[in-house]
Amino acid sequence: PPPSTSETETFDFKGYMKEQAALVETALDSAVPLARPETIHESMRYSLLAGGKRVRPVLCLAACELVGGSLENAMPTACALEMLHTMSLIHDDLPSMDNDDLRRGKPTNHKMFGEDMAILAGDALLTFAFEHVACATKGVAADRVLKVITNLGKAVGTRGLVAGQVVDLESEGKVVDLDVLEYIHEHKTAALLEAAVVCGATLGGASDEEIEKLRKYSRNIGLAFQVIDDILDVTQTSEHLGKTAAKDLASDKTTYPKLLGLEKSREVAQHLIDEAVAQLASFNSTRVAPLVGLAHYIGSRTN
Ligand code: GRG
Repeated sequence: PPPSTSETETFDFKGYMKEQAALVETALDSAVPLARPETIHESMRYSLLAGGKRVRPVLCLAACELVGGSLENAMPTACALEMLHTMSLIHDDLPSMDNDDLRRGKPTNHKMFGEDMAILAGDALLTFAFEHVACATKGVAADRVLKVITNLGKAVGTRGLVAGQVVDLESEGKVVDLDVLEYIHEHKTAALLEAAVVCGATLGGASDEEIEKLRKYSRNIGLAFQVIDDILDVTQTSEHLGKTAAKDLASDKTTYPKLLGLEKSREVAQHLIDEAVAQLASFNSTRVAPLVGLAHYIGSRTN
């Protein structure tokens, strides 16, 4: 049976998230110290420690612990995921890409450090992520660490984030259909969330069968994450401006609410969350509580 509501309701998800995110914060801080040359490390740390939600690292740690691994086994990979996510945001914000001035309520990396340093900070985070997994992972057999490195490479390269970004750039100014929209989101967003869960499980010693269930779980939450992002774009902007769908209608970006309407988009998101949680049915109900909580958190997130 699926994890019962009573068991998951007693789990303090907010507290769990806060604690795990704090552990990740400390680990990131020491993984990328302020070394020489200082400018580049300042630039890397500025974005890395800028207060993201840490969803990817927490998913990685939770998946590792779910299958019997320890936090220590997964922490370097959890940090690497946040480095990869951060570098993708730095590069996404560049004038040649989205040209954004603000990220997480603060000036973007290139606004603070210049475009040259922002490109290099992204490059440095991208390469260091792999080095860190390879050299800092403790207590995991080498073949599993290799699988993790392969999975991370796939998730950010031309079968993952980069592919999503390319198709996104090529779709600019066009109305795309649902298939293309899904392709973009599966690659830009779901791929790294999937890698987070699959890598965490791999490091914790999961069986192939467990990994496949967790892969389906993470694909569903990955897509839900993006559908909700699109919904928030509409609802938060309209709250802010006191108008309906102001930003969504004004921009030429294709979104779920634009293609399906707000109501149907909410239904799609809820269905994806339900499907994700259903994949967790065969796991120990106490141990699986964090992943159930993360799915509901993504489903009900407001930022
Ligand atoms: C990866 C090699 C490489 C190059 C970069 C620019 C690019 C290629 C890809 C863009 C990827 C991108 C911007 C995806 C959007 C991902 C997304 C959903 C971001 C928001 O994630 P949250 O909500 O953000 O987890 P916080 O701020 O909480 O971390």
